[in-house]
Amino acid sequence: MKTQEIMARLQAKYPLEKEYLQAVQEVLESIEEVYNQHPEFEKAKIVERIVEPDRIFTFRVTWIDDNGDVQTNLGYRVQFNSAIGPYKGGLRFHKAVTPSMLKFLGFEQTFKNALTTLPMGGAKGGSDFSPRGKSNAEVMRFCQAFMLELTRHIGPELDVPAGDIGVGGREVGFMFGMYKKLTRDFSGTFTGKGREFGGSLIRPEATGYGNIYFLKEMLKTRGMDLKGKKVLISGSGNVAQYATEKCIQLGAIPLTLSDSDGYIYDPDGITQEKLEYVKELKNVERGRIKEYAEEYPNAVYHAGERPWHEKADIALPCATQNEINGEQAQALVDNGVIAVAEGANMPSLPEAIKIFQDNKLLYAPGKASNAGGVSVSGLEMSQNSERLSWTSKEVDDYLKRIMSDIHENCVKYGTQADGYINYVKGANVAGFMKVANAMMAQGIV
Ligand code: NDP
Ligand code: 2IT
Repeated sequence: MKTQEIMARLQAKYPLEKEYLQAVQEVLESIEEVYNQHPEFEKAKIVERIVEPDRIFTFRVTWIDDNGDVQTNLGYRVQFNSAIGPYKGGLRFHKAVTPSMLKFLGFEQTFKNALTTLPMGGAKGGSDFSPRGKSNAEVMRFCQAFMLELTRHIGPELDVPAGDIGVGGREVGFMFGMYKKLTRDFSGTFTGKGREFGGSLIRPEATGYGNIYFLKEMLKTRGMDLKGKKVLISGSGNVAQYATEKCIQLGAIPLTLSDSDGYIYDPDGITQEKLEYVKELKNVERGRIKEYAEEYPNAVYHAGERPWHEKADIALPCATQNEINGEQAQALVDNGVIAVAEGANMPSLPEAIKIFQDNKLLYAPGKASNAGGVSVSGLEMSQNSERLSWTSKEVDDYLKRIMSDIHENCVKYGTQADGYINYVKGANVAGFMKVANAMMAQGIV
């Protein structure tokens, strides 16, 4: 395999798909060496096949807003790879959603899901609809209109969507309701459902908690733990909230949270009580993070900025892709950060990753460290299939075990001659080998 040649071909074919090309490049660079030890992969053109989605659905979504005006959005589902299980992955509702963004996310999801140890293929979907500033009734009408099309493409053994940016319990509930009405079938076709109708306990917490379980494993390799560590967190949505919560439980001191307008810095640390305020603010009132600084006057709000120039021990990007550039990564290193664990998908630009690795930071790519969310989605599918629900402790213990297994796999495939663990390489090689072997066994399809 010649990574540069393959990338040149993809760049010529998809010149505008920046995020997709970025995600593919990272994986191909990581796997080149092991790929070249397997001539049978080359013969079966595994790389050429694995970088293309199985199929992409694009559809128009038309709905009526509270003023009676007709609104039109675009909906998508990218079914990327089903070598190891039914398509599985979230839906993102955000005004910036494009096919490139969903292709990168579906590609990443394929390897992430392989790492979870559960049988799930990779997918992603969503819309350029933004729930921000919309009423509950508008969100419901949009979700219902979206499902009029998406329903045709999903099913419990075919493709099981869940949440992502802009899609939480409220949106999943509306979409599941419409799916059920159209199909007359009560099945586990969505995960992240409400707990009264088949949702798993710990699914809301899973991505953030899982990220901290992974971080704990990383720190352990250097004889450290979270106690007393100062933590920078970006985002204030689902992943950020529960990463913050687990940090607090383990004795760390979260200092920041953010949204797309700016970040807050709380020199006294974010406590569980303050976090409860944030949950109410973001999940119920749908407010902005700047209101935190009005509620807690010791905190400072920085409009239009990201938290990466503050001094701390650990950084947890939990907002969105490409939110740490090279200059910000250098600032983190200069300020003494020892570990970066990604709650978001691809939050670090390639030059930022290089800086983390050159400086021997503990650095976990999202496809390893944020895999807890989709893992508990997999456990929700299991519970739905057996018509049972497991206790919080059962699910949480399972989640811990999965995160620890993913960590072990990264160590196995990513430890360098000098002892440094390259988690990017470890995660990419481990994920790739599983998907590639499954594709080989299933013939040229
Ligand atoms: P939410 O919608 O709950 O929260 C997203 C947060 O990130 C909000 O605070 C939002 O601010 C902020 N944000 C979104 N877009 C941008 C942007 N362009 N620039 C700056 N801030 C932004 O989403 P989640 O917490 O679920 O997702 C966060 C990240 O975690 C995403 O990368 C997602 O793919 C990833 N992830 C999520 C999983 C899950 O289970 N939910 C699982 C694994 C990964 P604002 O309100 O201003 O938009
Ligand atoms: O990026 C992700 O892993 C998710 N948004 C969760 C996907 C899922 O199916 O739970």
